[in-house]
Amino acid sequence: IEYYQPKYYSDTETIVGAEALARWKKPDGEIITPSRFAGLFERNGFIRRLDFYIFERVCKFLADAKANDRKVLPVSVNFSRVHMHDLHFPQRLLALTQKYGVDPKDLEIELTESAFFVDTKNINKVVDMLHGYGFSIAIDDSGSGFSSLNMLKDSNFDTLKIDANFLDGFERGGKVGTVVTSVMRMAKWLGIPVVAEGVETREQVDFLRTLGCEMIQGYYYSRPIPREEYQMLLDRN
Ligand code: G
Ligand code: MN
Repeated sequence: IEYYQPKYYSDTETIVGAEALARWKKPDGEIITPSRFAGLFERNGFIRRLDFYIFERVCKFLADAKANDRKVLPVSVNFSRVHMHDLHFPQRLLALTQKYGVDPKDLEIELTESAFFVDTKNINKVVDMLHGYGFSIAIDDSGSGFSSLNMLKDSNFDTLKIDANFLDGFERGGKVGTVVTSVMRMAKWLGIPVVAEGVETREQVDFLRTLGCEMIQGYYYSRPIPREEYQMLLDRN
């Protein structure tokens, strides 16, 4: 099943949309996060089916919202780098949106930064095709690897996601915020909005705001929540 973690604008503190996150519900009701199964699923190839399964559930969620005259906010879905070798991947996503009658503009595809090291030529082709169909692209985990400005400037993506874990134990003016600060500066040069993930404290929110970080996602605002809960949150706003 999929959980939804809302993202907020840092200035207005209103909801931008959400990221869909895979959760495994065991028969006894226990909920398991991907850290426990992602490695295995990547090795045995099941990750492909999991990514598509989550994407399809999100399409259904958006279609239901539309059918009930609810406001539709974009949802981002994570895709493993294994899809980047498949030139039919964009077409398959498009087919799913058509099956549910949803607009690709309401879907954002999250690719991890490390995917861009696998096969840059192929991945840029896939990214361009996705854009052609109207999807937007986010680069996940930026700064965690070794984001080269060059690599990022040669690819067309719409959002940069950085992990605020870089801020762990940060003090204003200290060294810890440096990575985040430089990734933010790089994003400004490229004219690309940034989402900070893993934001847990008010201090982090304030610091990110002073850096001009547009969007914030993390436990400070909300943990990943079941779809019904996310829908209720949207209805209240
Ligand atoms: O790789 P990606 O950035 O898509 O992973 C997001 C993961 O981070 C999810 O599994 C989610 O549960 C977790 N997460 C989301 N917000 C926070 C947070 O504020 N703190 C921590 N430690 N983890 C978070
Ligand atoms: Mn992600």
